[in-house]
Amino acid sequence: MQTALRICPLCEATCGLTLTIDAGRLTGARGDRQDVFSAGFVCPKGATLPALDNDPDRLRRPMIRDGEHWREVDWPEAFAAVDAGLTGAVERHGRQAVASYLGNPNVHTLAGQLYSGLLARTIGSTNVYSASTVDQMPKHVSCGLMFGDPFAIPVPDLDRTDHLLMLGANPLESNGSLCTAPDFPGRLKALRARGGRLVVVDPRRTRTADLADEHVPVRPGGDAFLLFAMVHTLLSENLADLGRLAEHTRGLDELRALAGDFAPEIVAPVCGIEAEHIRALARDLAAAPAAAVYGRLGTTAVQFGTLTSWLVDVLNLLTGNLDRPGGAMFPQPAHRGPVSNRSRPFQIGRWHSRVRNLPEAKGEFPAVTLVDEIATPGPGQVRALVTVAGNPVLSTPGGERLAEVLPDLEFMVSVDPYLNETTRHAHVILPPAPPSRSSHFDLAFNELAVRNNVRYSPPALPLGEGEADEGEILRRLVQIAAGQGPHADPDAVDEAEIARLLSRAVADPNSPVHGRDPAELADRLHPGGWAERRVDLFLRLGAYGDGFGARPGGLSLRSLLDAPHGIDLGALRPRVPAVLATASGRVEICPPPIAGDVARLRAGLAERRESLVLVGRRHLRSNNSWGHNVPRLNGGSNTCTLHVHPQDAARLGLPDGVTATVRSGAGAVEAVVEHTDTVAPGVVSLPHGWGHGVRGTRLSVAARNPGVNVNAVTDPSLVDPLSGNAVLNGVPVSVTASE
Ligand SMILES: Nc1nc2c(c(=O)[nH]1)N[C@H]1C(S)=C(S)[C@@H](COP(=O)(O)OP(=O)(O)OC[C@H]3O[C@@H](n4cnc5c(=O)[nH]c(N)nc54)[C@H](O)[C@@H]3O)O[C@H]1N2
Ligand SMILES: Nc1nc2c(c(=O)[nH]1)N[C@H]1C(S)=C(S)[C@@H](COP(=O)(O)OP(=O)(O)OC[C@H]3O[C@@H](n4cnc5c(=O)[nH]c(N)nc54)[C@H](O)[C@@H]3O)O[C@H]1N2
Ligand code: SF4
Ligand SMILES: [Mo]
Repeated sequence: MQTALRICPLCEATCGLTLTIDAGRLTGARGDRQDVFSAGFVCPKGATLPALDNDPDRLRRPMIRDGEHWREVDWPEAFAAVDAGLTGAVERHGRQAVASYLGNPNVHTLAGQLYSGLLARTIGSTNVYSASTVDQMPKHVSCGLMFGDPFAIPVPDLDRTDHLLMLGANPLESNGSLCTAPDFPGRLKALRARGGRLVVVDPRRTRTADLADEHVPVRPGGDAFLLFAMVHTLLSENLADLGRLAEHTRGLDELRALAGDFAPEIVAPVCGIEAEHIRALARDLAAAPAAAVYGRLGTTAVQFGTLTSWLVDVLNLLTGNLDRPGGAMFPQPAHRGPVSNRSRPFQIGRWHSRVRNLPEAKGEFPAVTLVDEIATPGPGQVRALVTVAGNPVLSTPGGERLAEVLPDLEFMVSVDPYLNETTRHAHVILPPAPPSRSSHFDLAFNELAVRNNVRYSPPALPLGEGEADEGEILRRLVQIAAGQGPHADPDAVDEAEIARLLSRAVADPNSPVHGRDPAELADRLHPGGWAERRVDLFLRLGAYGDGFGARPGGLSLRSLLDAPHGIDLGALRPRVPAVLATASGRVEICPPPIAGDVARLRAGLAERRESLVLVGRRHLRSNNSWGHNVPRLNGGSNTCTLHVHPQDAARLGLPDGVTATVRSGAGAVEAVVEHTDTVAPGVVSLPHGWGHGVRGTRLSVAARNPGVNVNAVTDPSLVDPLSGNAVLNGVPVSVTASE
């Protein structure tokens, strides 16, 4: 029996695991106690990584579909079929007709991070969709507009803060998001143990809320009102103090003017929190020695997602907590330089979607409108689709209609290890080898880590017979999209990218390699495959790098190979102004597009909703739509039931265990009612990612306990206008006992 170290790819916490290996397969996974960041933490999902890796339903060979029949083929035949399908679609309809949908696991694989965006760009269509617009796009937009860079996202300095105001996040189940912190639960307990205060704003009394000093059951969708009234309080009571950031900021007067309309008394009936309580929340935040405001899915996947995300950082700024220890800080990942390298400040709405005229954000259209672009005839209609690590049929509002139109596509290829609700419509499925066979390095999550650190996992096992790694698959797709056919040398993709990055670096006066010869530097990269060369380049040019000899003792891939449990790079440090990329060079408190959206919020003050509203939830043992095929992750308390408060249940005549119909303006599903006072009265909750058991899928465990698709009820016609993000929380519904 051997062991190997592997960073867990199953959630944003990025725990270091010790895998046990027997006869060429994983047999166990436990927390790596020596890991510099996770120090032995593991959750039930990480512990089941071997079951996922060995899942008998996982596809091991590429597959081609003829009608309803799938046949396994070899890789050359599969890539030839993709080349014919994609090239044919481009020849007949142009590049615009080829859409891509990039799902969540792309940020959990090195290949996805390096190549999926490149693939979409190489296809050359504006029809780019991803899970970001059913998730965090509002945060990218608010940070892009405030700081100039959509990836400059402040994270709460969890280990040093005295006061954490958390909204719409449930890290005791999710293990954290846009805040990478292994053992998030332990870090929250430590905050309380050192005398700090935790306040959780959530319409459900979650396990995280149970841990808090205070739980504030906001009306779903009401956070923007609540936060604006807190801003109002800070400004009217002269509690705002920007500290060091005052001189790096502009727009405070505009903010003051906008906040005038959101006095606590005015917003109280809309957000369901009394005016004096709102004032107290604002005063507590201002009084804490160091405090952080942190919002997650309940603040982004809502009607006012961008406004709420913006107000979170406005509060951090006004209380002097932005960019200071114990507040909300910008991590410094090892793969990035210390100074923002954006050549142009962030912009939104540079182009619009054909059918619904929705603006792009970060080069993407809203995932909810992919179906419109496929279904609506006319010039520019989508005729072909590439999905990489995505399951939009279950994950996006309107997904059921998407399932109805996917068969109309002339060609669809999916890079995915499962034959599921989405990929069953593909003509070709290209399954990547399981996690044990790939190397791992986190680009996205190191940008969001509560402590700067860097770790690299080489593959735990060699590729099995007939397996292909995801880097190989995606690079070939890039080359096919570029018109180079299926037989080009995949390494050429990386060498071109390495040459591009090096030429940019040698021309940059801030770079440690300024003025040097790019070809000579490329020769000095770590010998090895795409992963090693690319990671080595990032590290050597990054903030802690050796600069190819310019900074002796600095990082390179070699240093990480010599430190298999990772390298700790210290607590977060202030990064303003270097992190800023706005045209003004300052933090923009009131970016015009956001200020423009405040009118919509003001109009919302007059709305009174009498109906029930639906929110989502996550379970510790769930993983969006694709964990349910592992026996230990399905069942027990992880069920697809409708949570209903006993008062509502009595009023509506819904006994515990009865089947009820949940209906919105967009659709309906039937679900089993579960009484619980963890949801506030007036709120019902269904988890997402369920709705399995569909004909033509190969998920034998999931099919036995299929659940229903909540996204048949969420409404694809609603989006947060600036970010295009879907509204998954706060959906008005009716609930009636089924016949
Ligand atoms: N109503 C409602 N809907 C939601 C949410 C909600 O809270 N409520 N949450 C939203 C959020 S936050 C997200 S991120 C989205 C997720 O939306 P998606 O990303 O579309 O869906 P996932 O369920 O994550 O599907 C991941 C797919 O990737 C495949 N996969 C797994 N590992 C790999 C790999 O290593 N390589 C490749 N190529 N494929 C892999 C899986 O088989 C699966 O098909 O769902 C969103 N949908
Ligand atoms: N176990 C597990 N872990 C996961 C995932 C998973 O599927 N399972 N998915 C991963 C992904 S892709 C993501 S994006 C993250 C998400 O990470 P989190 O955002 O921490 O996860 P959620 O459980 O969706 O928490 C959202 C909370 O918002 C609350 N909420 C709903 N509406 C509102 C509202 O209007 N206002 C407020 N204040 N709260 C509201 C919900 O009740 C819920 O408790 O989790 C990741 N980790
Ligand atoms: S918390 Fe996340 S990263 Fe850590 S073991 Fe669990 S699933 Fe893996
Ligand atoms: Mo997500």
